[in-house]
Amino acid sequence: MGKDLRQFLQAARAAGPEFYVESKKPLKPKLEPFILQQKLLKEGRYPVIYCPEIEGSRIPLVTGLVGSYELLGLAMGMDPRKMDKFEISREFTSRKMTAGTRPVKQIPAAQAPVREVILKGNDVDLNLLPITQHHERDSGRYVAAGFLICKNPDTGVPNAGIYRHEVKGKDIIGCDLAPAHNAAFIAGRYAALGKPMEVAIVIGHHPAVVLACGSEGPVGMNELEVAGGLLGEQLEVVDAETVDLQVPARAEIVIEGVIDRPIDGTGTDGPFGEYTWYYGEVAPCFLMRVTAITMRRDAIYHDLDPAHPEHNLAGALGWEASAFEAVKKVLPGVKAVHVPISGVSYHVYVSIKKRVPGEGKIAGIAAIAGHPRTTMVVVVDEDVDVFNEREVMWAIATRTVADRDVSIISNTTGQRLNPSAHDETRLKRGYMVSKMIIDATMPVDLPFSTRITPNKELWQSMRLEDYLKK
Ligand SMILES: Cc1cc2nc3c(=O)[nH]c(=O)nc-3n(C[C@H](O)[C@H](O)[C@H](O)COP(=O)(O)O)c2cc1C
Ligand SMILES: [Mn+2]
Repeated sequence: MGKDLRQFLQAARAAGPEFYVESKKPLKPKLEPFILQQKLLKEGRYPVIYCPEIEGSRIPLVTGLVGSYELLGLAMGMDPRKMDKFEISREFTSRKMTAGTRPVKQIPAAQAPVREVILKGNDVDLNLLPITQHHERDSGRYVAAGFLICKNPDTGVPNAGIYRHEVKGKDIIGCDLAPAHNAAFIAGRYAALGKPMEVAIVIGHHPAVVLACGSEGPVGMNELEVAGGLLGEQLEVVDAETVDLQVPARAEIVIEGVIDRPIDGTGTDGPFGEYTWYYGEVAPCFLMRVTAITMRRDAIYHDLDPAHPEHNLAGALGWEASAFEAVKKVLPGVKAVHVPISGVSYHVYVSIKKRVPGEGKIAGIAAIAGHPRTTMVVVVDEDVDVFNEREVMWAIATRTVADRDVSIISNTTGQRLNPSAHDETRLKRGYMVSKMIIDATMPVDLPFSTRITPNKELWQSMRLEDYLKK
């Protein structure tokens, strides 16, 4: 019971130096932790990085929590040594669905670690936290791995999502709630009702909770209940101090506050280095007036490098789950869905057991519906491992006839941060992209060449160590 960030850090540390490293020197909050993270990435290493000392704050920082599939598996409580991407993805999908969700468990404030320190009124000061600048051309310092909780005013159902938050002053912080996301829809409802929106930004929890908040779903999906499903236990919550919301009791830090106004041009954020590995441009954002900061006495600050694979990995399992469910509705024989890092969340690989001609394209259409930011879907047969990019490219090379199997849907909604997204004139930047389906499945109604696979009996009986000289 009571899974939290600390419990995960212990597990990562116990798994060894591939999974967990510590900085032995103090670091400046401007850029330095992420230079370390990028240097490790260049060496093909993606450990959790614990930084005990960040200049200007007494709070330690941790980054890289979900920098690899192995860490995602660890977050799901699986054995990191026997990691199979397909298994992790399947496990996440089944735990995220309604059948896996768990209601939250309310505990009294006196038992909630996140309420050990309470700062209100004049004591509120965001500068107490080691909030970093991640990239050279970023407009400033951003909370990058926090999730924001609000409540739908019509239904009372909580919503939680990860959004970037730029520090604007000691008690003012930006909230980049993209228009297509549920939090922005909820903000619109408050604006329509003429009411301020109470919110809480949560920083630092078990990564399964963070993954739940990064995962997409309809308005009405309660991410705190999804978090319980992924954790395998009810998420403990406590009443917030100054707003009418429940917040995770075992979080490290909570920033409570109010969004008083709709987006009216008063606030902007950006440029900010993003998951596309490009800078995103200046954009309008909401502004939040901070009413309280509550935290653990020995709080740890969770950060993330937005231009590192960990950003997309924080969303990947959720996108795979949404696309999988959408394809499954029309094609019960769907085997696996992968949203690869190389496609910065815009590419989806789907494997299916094809029954009749044309199903490859149907699977592609469904995957786009399930994961709307997609710009390319590749659909392959079930013998192709979608988690192995070389196999996917091989299927395209050997099973695709371009003018028969490639379909393009022009001028559909994509992601604002996609550097190729344009407006209707195609002359200015906007939300529009074109989507491509590559059906790389074999025809079912024609003979096709036979794939070479090793002889099964010999594969099982011949062990490398028995044959190769040491
Ligand atoms: C690390 C990370 C950072 C993100 N940053 C933003 C952001 O700045 N703005 C945004 O609208 N979505 C951002 N997202 C995506 C949302 O968290 C995600 O789409 C979520 O499902 C939105 O939830 P909602 O529809 O309930 O609002 C981010 C996701 C991750 C994993
Ligand atoms: Mn939501």
